[in-house]
Amino acid sequence: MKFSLASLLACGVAVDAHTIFQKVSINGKDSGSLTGIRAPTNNNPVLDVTSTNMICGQPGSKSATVLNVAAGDRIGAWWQHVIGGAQFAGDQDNPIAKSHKGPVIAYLAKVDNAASASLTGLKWFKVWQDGFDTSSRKWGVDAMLSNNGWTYFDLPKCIAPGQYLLRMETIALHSAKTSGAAQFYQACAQINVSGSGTFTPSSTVSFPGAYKASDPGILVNIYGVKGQPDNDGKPYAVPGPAPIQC
Ligand SMILES: *[C@@H]1O[C@H](CO)[C@@H](O)[C@H](O)[C@H]1NC(C)=O
Ligand SMILES: [Cu+2]
Repeated sequence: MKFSLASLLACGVAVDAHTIFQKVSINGKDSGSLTGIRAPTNNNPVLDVTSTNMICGQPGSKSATVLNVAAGDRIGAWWQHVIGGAQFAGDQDNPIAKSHKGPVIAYLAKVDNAASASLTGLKWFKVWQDGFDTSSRKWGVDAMLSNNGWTYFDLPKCIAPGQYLLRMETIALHSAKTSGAAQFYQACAQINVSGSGTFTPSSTVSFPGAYKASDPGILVNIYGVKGQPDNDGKPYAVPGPAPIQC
């Protein structure tokens, strides 16, 4: 693993405490490590919102598999500290360091062939997000932590059949009060959707492009008056467009 001063400072703690999306489950059935996934091979975050690494992370593993899913299926996305799971026995920073509060987000982009599609020029729409709940003061990352790295959402029933890239993203906001210090973790799954959906997005976004370093959900101090990462109990604006409604 890369161990640089820059990543130490970016993370604000003494070890790399990052995360990688590396496995999918479909209605509870595990698809296998890196199967149908384009994931970075290291867990360093993307910090520059204008980087092409914002699409599916730093180019790393490839897979010839396209995962068959039905619209409406329950999708699990598994995040772990390093590829394969914990970095070592008793790893306190698996699936991600407890300090790394922030949202977890899912986007889709239609492609002809999910295994071979180029990542540039895709038209993305958001299908799900878990941001911040002002009453429980829990972040999307908190749900991932309590599910041992699993994030779950239902693939909307209206998604039209065909192949897509599923872009999963976690944003760690512990240092985000400084511009350029929010940490973006993303990887993509290659999926083939079946069903009778007919949804076509009326608007889409590009990566890079969808986010600005100054977005209120990216340049943000999440610490409240007591120093807790609770956004002071205020609503948090998840970056990007609203999730689609079916
Ligand atoms: C995608 O799903 C459709 C419908 O289930 C199926 O006919 C097709 O063979 C699948 N394509 C791939 C590449 O798996
Ligand atoms: Cu980190």
